[in-house]
Amino acid sequence: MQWGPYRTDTHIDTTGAVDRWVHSTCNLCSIGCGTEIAVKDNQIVGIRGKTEHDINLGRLDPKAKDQWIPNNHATRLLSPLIRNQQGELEEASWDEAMDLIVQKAKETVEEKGGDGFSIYSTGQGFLEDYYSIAKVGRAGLKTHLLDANTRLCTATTEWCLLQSFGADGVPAAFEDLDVAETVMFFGHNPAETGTVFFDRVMERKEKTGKPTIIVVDPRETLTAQHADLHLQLQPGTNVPLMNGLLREILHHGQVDQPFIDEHTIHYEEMKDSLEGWSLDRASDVTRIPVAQLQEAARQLGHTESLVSTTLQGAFQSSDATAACVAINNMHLARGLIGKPGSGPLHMAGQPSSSGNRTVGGVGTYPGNRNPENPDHLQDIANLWNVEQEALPVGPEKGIIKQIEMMEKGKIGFFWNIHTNPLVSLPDRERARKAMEDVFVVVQDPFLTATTDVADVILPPAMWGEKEGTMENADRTINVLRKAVEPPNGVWTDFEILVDFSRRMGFTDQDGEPLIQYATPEEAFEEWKRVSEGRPSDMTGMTYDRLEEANGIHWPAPKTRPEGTTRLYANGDFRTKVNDAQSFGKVMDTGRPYTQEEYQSFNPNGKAIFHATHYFGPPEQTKEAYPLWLNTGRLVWHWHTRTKTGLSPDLEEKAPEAFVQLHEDDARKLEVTDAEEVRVVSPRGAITVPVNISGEVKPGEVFIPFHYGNWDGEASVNELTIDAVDPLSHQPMLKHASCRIEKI
Ligand SMILES: Nc1nc2c(c(=O)[nH]1)N[C@H]1C(S)=C(S)[C@@H](COP(=O)(O)OP(=O)(O)OC[C@H]3O[C@@H](n4cnc5c(=O)[nH]c(N)nc54)[C@H](O)[C@@H]3O)O[C@H]1N2
Ligand SMILES: Nc1nc2c(c(=O)[nH]1)N[C@H]1C(S)=C(S)[C@@H](COP(=O)(O)OP(=O)(O)OC[C@H]3O[C@@H](n4cnc5c(=O)[nH]c(N)nc54)[C@H](O)[C@@H]3O)O[C@H]1N2
Ligand SMILES: [Mo]
Repeated sequence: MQWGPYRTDTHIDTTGAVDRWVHSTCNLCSIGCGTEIAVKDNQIVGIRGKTEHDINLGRLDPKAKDQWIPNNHATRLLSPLIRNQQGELEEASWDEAMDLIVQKAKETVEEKGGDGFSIYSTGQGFLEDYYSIAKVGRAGLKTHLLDANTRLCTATTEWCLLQSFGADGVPAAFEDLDVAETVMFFGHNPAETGTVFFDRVMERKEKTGKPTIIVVDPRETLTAQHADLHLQLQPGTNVPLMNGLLREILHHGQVDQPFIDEHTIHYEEMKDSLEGWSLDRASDVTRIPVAQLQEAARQLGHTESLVSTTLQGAFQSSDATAACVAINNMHLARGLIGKPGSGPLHMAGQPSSSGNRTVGGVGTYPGNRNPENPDHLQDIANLWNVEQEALPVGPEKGIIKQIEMMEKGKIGFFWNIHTNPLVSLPDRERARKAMEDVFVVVQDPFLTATTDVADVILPPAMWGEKEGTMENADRTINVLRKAVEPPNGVWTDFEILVDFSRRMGFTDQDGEPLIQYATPEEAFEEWKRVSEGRPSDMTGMTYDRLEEANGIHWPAPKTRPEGTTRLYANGDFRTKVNDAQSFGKVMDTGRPYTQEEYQSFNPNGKAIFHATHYFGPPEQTKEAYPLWLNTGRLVWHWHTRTKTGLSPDLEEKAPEAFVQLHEDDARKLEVTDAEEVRVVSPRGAITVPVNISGEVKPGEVFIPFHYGNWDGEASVNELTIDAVDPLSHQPMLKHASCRIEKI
C-alpha cells in the first residue's frame, strides 16, 4: 500500500454500546468513502470510516463526521406542506399533497405539453431515484426538461468526455493516483473539497516522494501550498495555458506517434490550431512567468504517467469544455491514457452526480444512449415497452435556459428534488422571480431558501433511512444500506416518484403500469437490464456483491463482475457511429453535429482531437468593476449549509460569508481586516466582512458560496453571472467582475 495506515475515524454521541453498525457510503462529496452508521434504539447516533475500505482506509472528512446530526434535528419537516390562499404553508396529508401535485401536473401537461413540466434533481440521490426520474419523466410525462444541479457541477465532465472519447465515464480511477509519477490538480482544491482523496496523494508523497504535483489555480489554496509547481493563472485563462503547454510539448516531439496514428483522428488539425500559442503569448494572457510554463511543459512532456484532475476552476468557466478537451488532447498526444497511473480524471463533486447521467435522469438517455440515434431510442422503447415516437428528443435544456423559459411562461410546473437552487444558482434574484410564477414542488427535509417559492413541500427520508446505490467520481458503484426507519410521516424520494407515477396512471404499451418495481433493489435489477452491453454495463453487480467488495467500478458485465478499474486500456474508444453517446458539438459554438456530419469524420472507434480556441470570459473587469470575483468552497461546509449549518462545531468554524482580499487592495480601498464592506457586481450587492489574505492575488477576490438564507445572509450568487459554456451549458460561477465599496 502506497498510502495509509488504516484508521477508523469515529464520531459517536451516545452512552454505552451501540446496537449495530450498518454499511453505508459518505453522502458528502464525490470520493465515496466507505462508512458505517452507528445505530442505537433505532436512532442514528454516529458514524465511523470503514477501515478496510480501499477508497478511504477508514478516513473521514471533518464534515462527514457530523453528517448524521441533521437526521435527528428538531427543524426537520415531518409532514407535507401546502401553501394556502393567504400564502402560508399548512400541514397536509400525503394524499392531499400528492393529489394536488397530480392535478397540477395533468393541468400543466394538457396546457403546455410535456415540456411544460420540469424535473430539476440532484447529484446527491440514488441511481434508483434517478432511473425513476428518467422513466417517469421521459416515458410518463414525455418531458424533455430533465435537468439537475449537476448542470452547475459536472455537466462539463460529461461533455468533454463525449467530445473526445464518444461516451461518458472517466478514463482513470483513484487507484491511478497511487502509481502516477505526476498529478495535476486543475482548478481543483482537494485539500478542502476532497480531503480523503488529497490525503491519499499526500501520504504517498510523504512515503515515496512521488508524485510530482502541479496545481493550476488563481488562488494560493491549501492544495497549491503543497504543490511542487503552482501555476497561478489569471482567472478565465485555462485554455491559453493548455494551448501554450501543449504546443511546447508537441514542438519538442514528446508525443506517442504510434498511439496517435492508430487510435486517434484530427491530430494535425489540432496541432495546426496551436501555432499561435508560443509560451510568450501564453504567458502574456495567463500572467504566468515563462520560466514556470517551461517547467510545467518539461514535466508534462517527460512524465511517464500522469493523472490530471479537473473540477470547478475548469468547469465553471465560459470555456469549460474547451479547457477539459485540451487536457484530453494532451493525454492523447502523449499516449497517457488507459495505462496504470495515467488518464484524465475529470471529477465529480457531489456523491452521485455522475450516477444521474449514467442512468439518464439528466443528460442523454439511460445507459449512455444517444437521443439523436433512432436505434438507441428504439432500444429504450423496447426495454420500457413504450412507443419510440413518444420519447422526447432534442438538445438538452439546462437550468439557465429553463429559467428563461419560465420567464416566458413556457414552464408551468417545476419539481425541485434534493437541491437548493435559490442559493446555488447564479444571479439568484432573477431565478427567484422566474420561479415565483410557476407551480413549484420542493422535496427537501428542511425549509430552505427555495421553499420560499414552493407551493408544495414534500419531506423525504434522509441518508441512513433508505436503501440504494450511488456512483462516485471514478465510476465506483456503492450500496448504502438502510440503518434506521425514517421518522413517522416521511417517504423516501424513491417512494414519492413511484407513487406519483401510479397516481398519474402512467402505463406501458400494453396498459400495464409503467413502473412495476416496488423496491430500490428491484429498480436496480431493471436498470441492470437497461445497461447491458452499454459502456456503463452493471449486469455483473448485485447489492450483496457491492457490499462485499466495498464498491465496484463500472463497467461490470456478467463476464467481469469484479468491474473495470480503467477505461480504454485497449485503445478502443466509444466513437463508432452506432455506439457513440453523442454525435458531438462544434467546439466554438456548441451547435450539435448531425449524424451525417459525424459519419463523415468517421471516428470509428478512435479518439477525437479538437482545436480549442480562446475567447475569454464574456464579462471582463472594467473601471466600474475592477476586481475579479471568484467563488467556491470552504472545508467546513457542504454547499448551502442545510446540513452542515446544523452542526454546532462546523457552524462555529465558519459562521458567515466573507470576502478574501489582498492586502494591497485593502490598503488602496482603505479597509481593514474584519471591516464590513459592500461588494457590488453588475447584478447586485452584498455586505460582508473583509478577510485580508495572501491566498488571493491583487485584483482578485474570493467569496464562499455556502451562505444565502433570505433572512440576511449574504449570498455571493446575488453577484454571479448566468453566462454558460456553449457545450456543457454549465454556468460561469467562478468569473464575474465586481468592486468593493467602503461603508
Ligand atoms: N468542503 C466541501 N467539499 C466539497 C463540497 C463542499 O460544498 N464543501 N462540494 C463538493 C462539490 S459538489 C464539488 S463540485 C466540489 C468542488 O471542488 P473544487 O472544484 O475543488 O472547489 P471550488 O472551491 O469550487 O473551486 C476550486 C478552485 O477553482 C479555482 N478557480 C477559479 N477560477 C479558476 C480558473 O480560471 N482556472 C483555474 N484553473 N482555477 C480556477 C478557485 O480558486 C478554487 O480554488 O467539491 C466537493 N467537495
Ligand atoms: N457561486 C457559486 N455557486 C455554486 C457553486 C460555486 O462553486 N460557486 N457550485 C455549484 C455546485 S458545483 C453545486 S454541486 C451546487 C450545489 O448546490 P445545491 O444542490 O443547491 O446545494 P445543497 O445544499 O447540496 O442542496 C441539497 C438540498 O437537498 C436537501 N436534502 C438533503 N438530503 C435529502 C434527501 O435525502 N432527499 C431530498 N429530496 N433532499 C435532501 C438539503 O436539505 C438541501 O436543501 O452549487 C452550485 N453553486
Ligand atoms: Mo458540485
